[in-house]
Amino acid sequence: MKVERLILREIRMRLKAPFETSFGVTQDRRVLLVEVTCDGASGWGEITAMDSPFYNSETTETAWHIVTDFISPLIVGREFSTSADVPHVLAGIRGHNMAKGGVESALWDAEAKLKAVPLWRLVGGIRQEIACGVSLGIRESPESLVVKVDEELRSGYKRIKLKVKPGKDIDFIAAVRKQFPDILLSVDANSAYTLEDAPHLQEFDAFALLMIEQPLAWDDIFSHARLQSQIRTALCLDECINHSRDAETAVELSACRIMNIKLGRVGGHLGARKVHDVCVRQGVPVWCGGMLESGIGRAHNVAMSTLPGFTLPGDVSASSRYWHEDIIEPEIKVSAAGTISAPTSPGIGHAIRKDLIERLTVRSSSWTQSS
Ligand code: OSB
Ligand code: MG
Repeated sequence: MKVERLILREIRMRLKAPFETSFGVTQDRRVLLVEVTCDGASGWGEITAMDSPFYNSETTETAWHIVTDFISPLIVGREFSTSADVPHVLAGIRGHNMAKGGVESALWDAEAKLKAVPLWRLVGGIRQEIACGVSLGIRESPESLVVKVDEELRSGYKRIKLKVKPGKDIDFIAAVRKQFPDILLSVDANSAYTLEDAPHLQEFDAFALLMIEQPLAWDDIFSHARLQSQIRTALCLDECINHSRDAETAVELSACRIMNIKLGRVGGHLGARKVHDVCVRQGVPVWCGGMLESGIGRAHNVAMSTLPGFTLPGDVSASSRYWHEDIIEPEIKVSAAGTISAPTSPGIGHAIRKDLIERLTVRSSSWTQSS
């Protein structure tokens, strides 16, 4: 499989509604799309970096730079026997997993198309249906949050995750739990607390949460181990886990009992598989995290979620929750039972709406074998 061409595009997409986390409010997404042409087949990937370095250290700009100056020279014109060799070729570039993952996943899509198999089969998936949850941004009041939760449950979603931060936590969780005593409920703090908040976080134990996601610093596995020993509720790590060695460290230290895997954060499908394998071996359930993706990133998330260890509902939900118009066809749809069916057609299994992408594009760069 020879990489004949790589195109990097930046498109702008406006979310239907602003999404608030402890690190800020997002409404306009600057999405980087990677298109590769390999032996005549085209593959698509999405770089899931946000426009500011407030979730992790990458940004849209750093990813543009890294793809332009370091990744494309290593990839374009090269012959690969499998996309699983891509991370090895990129290993000299330290960090920048989202930039790498966007390119790596585009090659997986191209490879699956050349082999005429669905991507989810090629990456080792075993289930055709995945379970879906939703992540709800911080809201004005507990009352308005309860209304939103009710709406999502009526759509069939199987797990509700609430974004929290200091001052916007206990009252909100309590209101939702009171109204819905039996649902699978979790919270995500995106590193808004410190170990000194342990007594406060212990109060969360009263709400029978499935997990508390990433309460402490984005790069601090050790403090999560300290915290986990002081609370009953399972911790789940997101920001802290960038590769399988982080997963090994976290499990060994008992820093969490559940793992969030995001394709971009761990550098693509191979990195995801490796984190997944560590967790399966150690009996730690995993689920697929989201980064407010366009349909392309979302389709890759669906493929990843079919791996055997993804036993908890992920943050993979319908395109229509985010976008008036998605860039793939059909868009990602969720059944009334709160599931998504993995597609049967080759690659990511969705057609790319190139006309729409063209309209949304604000800049693009292309590298071919000879240039
Ligand atoms: O921490 O999971 C997170 C969105 C942006 C950045 C980080 C996170 C999130 C979400 C939204 O929770 C998940 C989604 O619906 O895509
Ligand atoms: Mg998270």
